[in-house]
Amino acid sequence: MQVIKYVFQPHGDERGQLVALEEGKDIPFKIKRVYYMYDTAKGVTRGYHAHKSLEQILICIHGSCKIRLDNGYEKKVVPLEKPYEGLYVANNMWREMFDFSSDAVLMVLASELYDENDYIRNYDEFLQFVKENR
Ligand code: T46
Repeated sequence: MQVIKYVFQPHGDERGQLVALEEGKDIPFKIKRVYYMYDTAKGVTRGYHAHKSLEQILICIHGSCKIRLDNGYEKKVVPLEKPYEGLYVANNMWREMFDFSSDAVLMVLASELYDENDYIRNYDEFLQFVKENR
């Protein structure tokens, strides 16, 4: 399984760091939505779904967390620990987010507006979707 983790260019000087993300340049899709999660309770795992068409980039802009990616054949755990790293998550990837530090802020850049119909929340349906869309 290929994991695509972007390392964004920080513009640092004596004042600190700044990261700018532009669609088409740093982000490979049009950004239609941004959301973020914080105050995640200890021991919580979020996600447990895939998407039919949504593409996303996950950036842990503060603290740390881990992402489990599953393409239906193989699973990989990717730590997100730096505010200048972005994990690309394709539509057809089962995802679980866990091991959030208490100060974690996980920001997500998404290619589509929120649409519950785009979610695949049943693991067997996900495996079927992967088979049909190889
Ligand atoms: C994903 C992972 C990484 C909205 O109203 N609008 C939104 O844009 C989103 C993302 C969520 N919501 C509502 C729907 C639920 O009532 O917020 C609540 C929590 O959403 P959900 O349980 O889907 O959150 P996660 O953390 O399990 O998954 C989220 C995204 O939904 C999902 O697309 O890939 O983060």
